[in-house]
Amino acid sequence: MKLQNGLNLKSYLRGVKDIFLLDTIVSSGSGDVRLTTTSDITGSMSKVGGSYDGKVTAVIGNEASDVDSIVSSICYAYLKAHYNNNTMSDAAASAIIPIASISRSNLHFRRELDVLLKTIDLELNDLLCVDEVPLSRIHDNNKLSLILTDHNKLSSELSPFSSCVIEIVDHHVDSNKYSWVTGMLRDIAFDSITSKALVGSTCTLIAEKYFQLNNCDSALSAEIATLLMGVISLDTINMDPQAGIGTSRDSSALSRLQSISPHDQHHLFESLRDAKWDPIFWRDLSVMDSLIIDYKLFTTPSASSKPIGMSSILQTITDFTTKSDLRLGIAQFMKEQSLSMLVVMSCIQTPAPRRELLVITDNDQLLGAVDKFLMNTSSHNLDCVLQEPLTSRMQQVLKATNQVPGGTVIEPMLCSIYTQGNSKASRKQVAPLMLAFYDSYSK
Ligand SMILES: [Mn+2]
Repeated sequence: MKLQNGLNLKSYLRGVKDIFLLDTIVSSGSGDVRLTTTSDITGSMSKVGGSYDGKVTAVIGNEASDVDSIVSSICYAYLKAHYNNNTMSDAAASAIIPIASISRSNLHFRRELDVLLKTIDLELNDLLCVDEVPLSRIHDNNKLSLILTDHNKLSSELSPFSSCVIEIVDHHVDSNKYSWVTGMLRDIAFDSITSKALVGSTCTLIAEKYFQLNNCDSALSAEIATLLMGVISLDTINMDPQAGIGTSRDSSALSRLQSISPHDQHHLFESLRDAKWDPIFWRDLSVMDSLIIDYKLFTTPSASSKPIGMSSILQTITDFTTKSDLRLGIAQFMKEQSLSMLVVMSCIQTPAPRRELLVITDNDQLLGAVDKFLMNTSSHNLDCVLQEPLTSRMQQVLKATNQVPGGTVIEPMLCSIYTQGNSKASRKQVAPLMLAFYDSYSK
């Protein structure tokens, strides 16, 4: 079923929200656990291009839920809802909805997303978050399909829905899951030989899907073009060669989007960058909040030991370590996530791109092996150098056994802090390396 002609992005997102808002009201009143088919919902479903039997195709980004994940899911869902055709037999019969893979309470941390949405007269409140959708219920009724953007392996929380994955659009290393998703439906722009993403942003892949439409000119509205252009410019640091992220595909997408968007790419980039890297914002965050903002949990392929967590922060490690709740925040975070090791990746852009790594664990043998691995220049190109004075200062903080108010004892922990000379290697490169190391260490 196709959307009403001319339905803009805002009305579409409203329709998406209405379905679940109404559904919650009706089902909580009657105890009915099916997706309801009341006339109210029928109206909303028609807005989002769905049939009336409760089938849902959710387009969802990765668990770190950065602006690439969220915007790619919105723009792809909108494209599918508007322009699906007979080649999409499964999804064609469902409501196609974008879901931000982040809880409502954490969405406000996405400041650059807030800025980007406001440029097209949308706000964070217009989005649907993962904790607002009864995914389990839809799944249990056999009505759920999933399209993954900006990742190709569901988070452990969503992994019960693995069998529902029908399509992937991504630029991370292929984890070879969901073997039934093949051909055109498995669009993973990552070169496994060079370990490099072929595009700097999933939004480039989504833009390309719009460009391929016969009626691209009518499909690609100024709003969608602005969203995609904003994210691609942010992800590629406005095609800065020093950052080494943007590719020729990103650059062609940007110039074509600029011809449609009324906003200037460079101005938009600057306002998004300033919101994302705002030093005051990062200074005032608690340790727990800093760590959760852009966080991914990794289990080893053999899943033989406790997982490792990787958080990206947008301030220097030195600044991060001045936070007053450092010790307790790290301990709480690692306990909540039951981590054997936490890797904090710092990335700043001014005056020049600079990356650092902070590795924390309570296992001295493991830390010794990490040190050896990271500084072994023949096994990877991260070009890591241990920051001795900062490391020993931080070690002092983490070493003592503390009793905190409430009676919990914080066990001593260990850490190493490195400068990552290769500032072009992002988590896309570092995570698979760390995971391969950790897997062989755990065996
Ligand atoms: Mn991405």
